[in-house]
Amino acid sequence: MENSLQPTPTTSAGSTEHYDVIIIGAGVTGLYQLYRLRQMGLKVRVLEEGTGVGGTWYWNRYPGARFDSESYTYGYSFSKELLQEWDWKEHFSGQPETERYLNFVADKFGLRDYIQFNTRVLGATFDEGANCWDIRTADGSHVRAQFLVAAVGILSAHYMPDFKGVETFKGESFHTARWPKKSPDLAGKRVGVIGTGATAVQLITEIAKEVGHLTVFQRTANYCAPLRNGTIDAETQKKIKASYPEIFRRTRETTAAFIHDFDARAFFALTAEERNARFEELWAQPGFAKWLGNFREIMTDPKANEIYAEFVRNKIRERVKDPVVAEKLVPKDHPFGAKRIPLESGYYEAFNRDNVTLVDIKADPIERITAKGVKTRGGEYEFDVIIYATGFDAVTGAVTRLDIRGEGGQSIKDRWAKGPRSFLGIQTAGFPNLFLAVPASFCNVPRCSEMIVEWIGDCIGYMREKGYARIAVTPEAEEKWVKHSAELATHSFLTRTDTPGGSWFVGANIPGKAHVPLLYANSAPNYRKECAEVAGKGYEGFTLK
Ligand code: NA7
Repeated sequence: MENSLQPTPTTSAGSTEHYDVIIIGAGVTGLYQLYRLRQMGLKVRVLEEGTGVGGTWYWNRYPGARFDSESYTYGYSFSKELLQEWDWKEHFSGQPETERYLNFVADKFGLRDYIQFNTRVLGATFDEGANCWDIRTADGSHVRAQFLVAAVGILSAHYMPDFKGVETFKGESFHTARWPKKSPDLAGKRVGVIGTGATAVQLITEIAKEVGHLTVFQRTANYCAPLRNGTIDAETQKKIKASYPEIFRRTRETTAAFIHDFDARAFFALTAEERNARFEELWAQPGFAKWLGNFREIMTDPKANEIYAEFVRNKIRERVKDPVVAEKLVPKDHPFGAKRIPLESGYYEAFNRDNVTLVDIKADPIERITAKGVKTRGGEYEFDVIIYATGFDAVTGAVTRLDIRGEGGQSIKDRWAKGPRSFLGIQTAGFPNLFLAVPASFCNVPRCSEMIVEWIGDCIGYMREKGYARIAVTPEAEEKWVKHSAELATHSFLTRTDTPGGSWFVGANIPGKAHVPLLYANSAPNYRKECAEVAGKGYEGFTLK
């Protein structure tokens, strides 16, 4: 085993054990943060609400859940041994295999002994005299730690709309982000799905084949594009394993740390035929090629966007037999890329089935949930099962739902009421020794999360070496970063707050949430450079004591 570790003694509930670092969350980021800090010999504990590792890949076990990132760009890059040992079975791995992978990682590096499962963190308070955090959990216990790392993920606080009558429904109901471990039997049942985002697109495609009747409640049609998944044969597996240095070199260079990168050619310098040929070529490729490998101007210029949006609309029209249903599925109210592009494997064909009905809830809004099902203005739909695929209070939700109190007792929730404030996305002013290991940039998540984990590890190592006990970002550095982030956000439909149909990228999916860019809109290489420069200058922008 590579780098095996000795367990830290566990504590009994009720006592206050002191750690060097407490990490919240045993997802992709939290696991690597644990590994990294244990490598440095620190006393670390992960507090995890679930009963297993995986974070997103633990909670989102709904039928059809899978990567939209190429599997071999999603796995950890830090261990050559791990890269050679693990065989990805599909180009875009499904949830069960991904959960197995993260369990394999936890076992291989002996991480499980340092993770306290079934432990929901309620909040944490900074003890200014002792320069440490007091962390409270739902079972009434406290632990203390010099550093607190919130590895809580950008899509972990699930969002349940405030429909009237939810509790009155007599059948079964589930949110996709809290899918039961023993998957409910949907065979032959009358099932309603609310939502048509990336999650619903995967779910609907999968369950349409087995349910008795499926009714999909759609508020906004999405631009979905073919995933083109496939299994990885032995020959390809060998090639992938031999190419890891090249794969990770590529993901370090591209805008969003995928293997795809934008086409720098000027959109209007090409003829319509040339552009169309390129669109077709990209459409035939797997993954996000047709978005992130496309002309950059599609994400910035309304005219370029509309030309490509119409190409995608026609692709949808070609696949749906009933022209009335097709027009409902064709998005016309927002630019391509203003919402996350769901990747699909037969989504549109699901609507050609006799057992699938599409309800346009913009035209016929949901009034309430009833004992029997869903009541819209136009009628009542009866169900055995209702599935809420209604998304997440993204990026900030998992942080602000915790009662985290920093200097002077101020809460992060209050401080972020008008939107997140941070420096590098990693620390917020007034909350010393709290690291936000939340990969809140537009990035293939594990690629940026590895960078952040390493940055935090190096920072703690630096502090130990120099004898510092406390690190806090200066309000000036934070203000500068907030302004810089807001300026960058105006360049793309994805992060502009004035784009019609804005999504969770800008907090637009949650009623009452501040409508601001939540993802740092710089390229991943620039972001990496900015973080490295701050560290290289002795953590410029931070006060160390
Ligand atoms: P999304 O992309 O936020 O989608 C949520 C869906 O739920 C979307 O279709 C919403 O419609 C719909 N929704 C939300 N609230 C309501 C109400 N009140 N009534 C009807 N419909 C509603 O979440 P996902 O889980 O699909 O995907 C999130 C990310 O996970 C995804 O981007 C990937 O990165 C992985 P709307 O579009 O707002 O009209």
